Amino acid sequence: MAALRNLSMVIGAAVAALGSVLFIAWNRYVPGRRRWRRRAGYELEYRQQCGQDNCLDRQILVLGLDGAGKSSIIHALSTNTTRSSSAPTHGFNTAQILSQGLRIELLEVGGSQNLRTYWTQYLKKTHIIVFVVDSTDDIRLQLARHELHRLLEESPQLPLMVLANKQDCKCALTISDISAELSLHRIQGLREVTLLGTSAVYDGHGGSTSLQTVRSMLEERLHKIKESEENKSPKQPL
Ligand SMILES: Nc1nc2c(ncn2[C@@H]2O[C@H](COP(=O)(O)OP(=O)(O)O)[C@@H](O)[C@H]2O)c(=O)[nH]1
Ligand SMILES: [Mg+2]
Repeated sequence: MAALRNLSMVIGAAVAALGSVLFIAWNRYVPGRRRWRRRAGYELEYRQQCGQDNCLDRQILVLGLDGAGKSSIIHALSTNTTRSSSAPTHGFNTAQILSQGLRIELLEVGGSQNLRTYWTQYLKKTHIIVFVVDSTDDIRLQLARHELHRLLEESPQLPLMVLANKQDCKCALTISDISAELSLHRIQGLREVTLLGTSAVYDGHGGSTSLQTVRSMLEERLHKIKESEENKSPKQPL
């Protein structure tokens, strides 16, 4: 009888231990679970920042050839952390950030040849274009220039921020080389253009603009757009 009791205690302890291990592993490694926890954090932040009045929706379109670093940059902008690798984007990728009454969607449309034809379809709803270039890929810079100028022809007014990414690499072209390769002089003066060197896997030393600075600049620009919209259509008194 005592032996049976001991055996059931041992089995009970083993089941409890196994249950704890499975619970910890589920929390830590199941991707959906991680997403759910991140979402819960986002919803709390949304309630704190937007309260009862909904935040205004703003969109930043993040484009560039495949492999330039768009997903890595979106990840860094939305989480303030960098990651060492990322899987290629098949189609679209989005992340949201909140900024004093604005809910900003960062929308990446993939940069492979078949997806580039869809880029222009997203211009109507967007407020800023971020164009990401791989500063080490000198062979495809000509193609990047062609795609950038083709895109800009369809959106004469949108502000443009060009990110010369992968500045952490020794073989990266300089910012002035990138500016020349992309013929940015052709659009300077016609619209607001900013060109910054970045690294999405590095903490911002060595000539790159930290992605936190990029985020602040984008937020500031979107707040200015909001202000000018409000000035154009002032609220009617009740
Ligand atoms: N060295 C370096 N690698 C980067 C940087 N940004 C992205 N990568 C790498 O470049 C590859 C493509 O990045 P990804 O963000 O998927 O590019 P996307 O196709 O434009 O979305 C991945 O292996 C990234 O880890 C960077 O700033 N420096
Ligand atoms: Mg991607």
